[in-house]
Amino acid sequence: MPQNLTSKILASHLVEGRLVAGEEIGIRIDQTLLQDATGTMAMLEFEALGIDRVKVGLAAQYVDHNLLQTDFRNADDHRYLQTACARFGLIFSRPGNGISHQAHMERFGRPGLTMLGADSHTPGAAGVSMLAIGAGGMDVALAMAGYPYYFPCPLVFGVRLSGRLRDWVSAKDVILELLRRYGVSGCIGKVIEYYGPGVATLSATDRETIGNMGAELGATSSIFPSDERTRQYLEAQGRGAAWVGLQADEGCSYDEQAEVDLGTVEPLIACPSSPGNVRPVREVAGIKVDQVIIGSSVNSSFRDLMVTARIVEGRHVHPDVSFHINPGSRQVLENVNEHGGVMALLLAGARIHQSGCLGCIGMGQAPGTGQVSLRTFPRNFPGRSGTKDDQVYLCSPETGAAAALKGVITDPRDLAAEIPYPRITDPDRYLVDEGSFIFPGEELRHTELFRGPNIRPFPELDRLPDTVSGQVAIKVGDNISTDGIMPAGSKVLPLRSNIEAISEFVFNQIDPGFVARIRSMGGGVVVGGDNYGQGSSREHAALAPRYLGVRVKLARSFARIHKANLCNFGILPLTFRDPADYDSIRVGDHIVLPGLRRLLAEGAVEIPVEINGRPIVTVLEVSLRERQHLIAGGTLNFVRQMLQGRS
Ligand code: MIC
Repeated sequence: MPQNLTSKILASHLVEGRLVAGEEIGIRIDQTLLQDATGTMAMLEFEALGIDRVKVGLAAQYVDHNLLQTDFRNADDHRYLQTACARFGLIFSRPGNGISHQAHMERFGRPGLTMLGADSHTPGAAGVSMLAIGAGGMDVALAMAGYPYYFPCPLVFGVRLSGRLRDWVSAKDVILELLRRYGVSGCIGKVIEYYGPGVATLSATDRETIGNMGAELGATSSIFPSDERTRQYLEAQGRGAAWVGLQADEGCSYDEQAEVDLGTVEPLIACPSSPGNVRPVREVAGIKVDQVIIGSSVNSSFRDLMVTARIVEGRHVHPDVSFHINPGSRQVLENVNEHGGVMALLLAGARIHQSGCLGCIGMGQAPGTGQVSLRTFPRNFPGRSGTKDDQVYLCSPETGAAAALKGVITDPRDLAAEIPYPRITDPDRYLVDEGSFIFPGEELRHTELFRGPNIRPFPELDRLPDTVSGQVAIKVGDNISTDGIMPAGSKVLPLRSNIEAISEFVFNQIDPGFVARIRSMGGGVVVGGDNYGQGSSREHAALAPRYLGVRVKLARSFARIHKANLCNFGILPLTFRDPADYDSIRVGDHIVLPGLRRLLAEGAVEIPVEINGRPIVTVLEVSLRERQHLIAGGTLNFVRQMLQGRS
C-alpha cells in the first residue's frame, strides 16, 4: 500500500506497538539533542540511570539558552555539561556557537533519521527531513541510554503546498497562516507532512522555520520530503554524502488534508499574547513599535539575516526603535559577514548579539514598560519577555525590518515603492568551521564531572499513595502555557538544576500567592482548562509542582509534552468526563481520590473523584507503561526498580 513519508519513517524505526493512531508506539531514536536550560536536569537524570556512555548514534548538547552570566550559576552549569559530554560521549557545542536547531541542522541533521530533543522546537530539523520530536528531559535521557521513545502514534495531516510565495512574504507567514487557520491546539496528536509542487520553492531553512513552529500548533512533529533543495543545502554544508532522497509514495493517503496556495499567503503577524492570535499585518499597521528583534530559534538563518540586512542597507532604523539581531549560529554570522550583511546591519543601527535564544526565553532584551516589541521568535506567551503586561508580536524578518525602518507596524509590501525586494540566494558553499564543537574522543572518557553548588541532586519522589486527598490550590483557564506554570527568564532559568529553589516560582506570573498557599495546604490539586501545559518541553513545569506536593492535575485537556512530563514525575493527568464539572470546581474545594493504586494497576480509565463529598468521574488516558511509572512515583523510580530487578 502506498505510504506517506511519516508512516515510512515511523515504520522503519518501530520497535513496539502498531501504527494505529492514538495507540502507544515505541520508536528507535537515531539522534538526541539537549540544550542547556533543559540539559542540566536531563544530564542529571542520565547520570542517575548509571550508564557510562550514551547509546545513541549521535548525541549533542548545545549551550544556547542560559547565556547571561550574572553570577556563578550559568557558568557552573555550562562547565558541568561540558564535563558530562566528555565523560558520557556527547558532542558539546560551546556557548555562542549556535542555537541548537540551526546549528544541529547545519552540521548533523540527516534525512530520514529520527531525533528526540529536550526542546519543543526540535521539529525544526524537518528542514533536512528528519522526524524530530520535542520531549521532556527524562525521555531524552532514556533515549540517550538506548531506550525507545514512547508516544501516541500520531495522525498524519497532509498539507499540500502549491504556488510560490510572492515578494515580501516568507516562510514565517506560511506557518502563521496555519496558526491562523487551526490555532494553538489544532494539531495535537498529529504530524504535519508537507508535500506538493510548492515544496520545491522553499529552501531547507524556510522549511526549518515552518517545522520549528509546528510546535505552536501542538503538533508532534512536522516533515518535508528530502529533495534537490535538501541535497543542495547539505552540499553547501560540505555534507552532500548525508543526502538521501525521500518522499511519500504516489497515491498515498493522509488522515487529514489541507492545501496552502503559497501565492495567496500575505504578511501575517501573531498579536499579543499568543502565537495563535494571528492577523494580517495590514490590519494592525500603524501601531507604534519600540523594539524589533530578528533571529533566535526561528528566522535566524543566513537568508533571514541577509534579507533583513539588504532591506535596511544604506538606511537607518527609526530613532524610537531598538533593533536587535540574534544570529542562529556562528556559522550564520560568519557567512552573513562574508556577504557584507554584518556592516549593513550595524550601520543601520542594529545591536548584534552573540548567537543564542536570548530574548526569546527572557534572557535579556526585555522591552520597556508598555512598549511594543516585534520579534521573529516562535512564541509570545504573556510575560515571557521578562516584562509584565508585555506587548509582543511575532512576524517575519521582512515585517520586522519594515517596522524597524518606519517605527510603526508596516505591511512590508509597502516598502516596494522605495526598496526592490531582496531575493536572497543561499551560498553554494557555506564557510564552515567546527572549532566551537568539542567532539567526545576516547581520551576524554575519564573526565571528572564538575558540579557547582547550584547543582542539587535529583529529588527523591515517593510512590503513589493509595488515596490522594487535598484541596484545589489553583484553578486556571484554557491554553495555560508552561511559561505560565514555570516561568523562564534570566532570574529563574539559572535555577533549572536546583528544584528546591525553582519551585518557589511555580505559577508566579499567574498567581504569586500560589506557593505559599500550596505549602499551607500541605500539597494540593491543580485544575486547568483546555490545552493545559502548551508550549515548551520544560519538565520543571511538572517536577517543581510535584516537589510542592501536587499529585493530581485535573484539566479539560492536556498538551502532549506536558502530559508525558506529568507521568514521568508521578502526577496523574486526569480529564473531566463531564466538562461541566470544570465550571463548578473552586479553589479550596476538598478532593479525594480513593483506591488509586488498584485502579491504576487494573487499567481503569475512569477514576472516581469526590469533590467536597460529591462524586464525579474523571478519565485517565495513559498507556500501561505510563501507569507503571505513575504507580512507582515517576519514571526514574520505575526504571531504577527494573534495573535493580535485573542485577
Ligand atoms: C521555549 O522556547 O519555550 C524553550 C525555552 O526553548 C523551551 C525549553 C525550555 O523551557 O528550556 C522549549 O521550547 O521546550
